[in-house]
Amino acid sequence: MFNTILYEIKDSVAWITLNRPEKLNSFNEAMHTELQEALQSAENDKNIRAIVLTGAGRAFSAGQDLSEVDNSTDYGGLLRSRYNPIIQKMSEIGKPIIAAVNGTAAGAGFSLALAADFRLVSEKASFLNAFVHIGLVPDSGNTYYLPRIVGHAKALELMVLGEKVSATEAERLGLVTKVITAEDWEREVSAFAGRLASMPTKAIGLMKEGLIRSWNSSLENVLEGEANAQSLAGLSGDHLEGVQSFLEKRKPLFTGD
Ligand code: LHQ
Repeated sequence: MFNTILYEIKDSVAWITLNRPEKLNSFNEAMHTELQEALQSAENDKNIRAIVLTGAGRAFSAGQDLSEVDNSTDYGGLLRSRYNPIIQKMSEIGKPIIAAVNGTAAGAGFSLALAADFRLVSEKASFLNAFVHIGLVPDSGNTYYLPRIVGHAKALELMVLGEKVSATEAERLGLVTKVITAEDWEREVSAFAGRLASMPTKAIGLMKEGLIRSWNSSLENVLEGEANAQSLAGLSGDHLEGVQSFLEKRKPLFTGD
């Protein structure tokens, strides 16, 4: 179905692999369209309860395919029509999204990893806010997520200096959920995705929504948002199961309902 990505479903997890390894999984138009379609499909499928986004070969993604743009390209238009809908969609999907950062994440590839809910990072991976090296500014949500994750000063430093950040340094900065050795990579990513896919999916979706809302809201609005979210979570089958399993002193079996 897809030419530039791979889309597989295994045990309630959608695996989306950016698949232009010879170009370090940089984004051309087809890859944008296909990633948008894959995310939509993972959102619509009730049986999918976690999404893994990764790259084929030695890179996660090197951002925009620079051989596809020139000074006749409308950069703002390109962002509005291709990148921004992906970043927006990732925040709206009510399921956990894991960036399995297998290798270099540069430019908008870094932004994509930042927009995920979790970053599992290979010991071989690195992050690079490459924009400054070609006289551009960080985009695709980079200026939103990066300061929220590492703080204003560090974000500015990474943006302006554009230095490569190793997996270890990224972990120190709080960019990383976990650094994983090459040897354990597939097993650990699958196990983590499986763990998330067996959790109360609706509650996770409401947490994502609430956190984003909190950045732009007063305490009063946040409290009201939490109350609304709790009303919804409280009506879920997984809440019922959570309480029942607690009282029966057994492990809960969440279904995402
Ligand atoms: C590439 C790319 C690439 C094409 C490696 N494109 N071929 C939004 C709106 C509008 C316009 C512009 O952009 C944006 C968003 C953005 O993402 S802007 C930032 C774009 N990305 C970059 O500036 C990163 C460019 N790449 C690099 O700096 C390096 O390739 C990194 C640090 C990612 C990896 O370095 P190396 O491991 O040394 O690999 P390499 O440079 O040798 O690359 C391997 C091949 O991949 C090579 O092709 P070749 O035919 O010589 O083997 C590169 O040309 C190609 N490639 N990135 N973005």
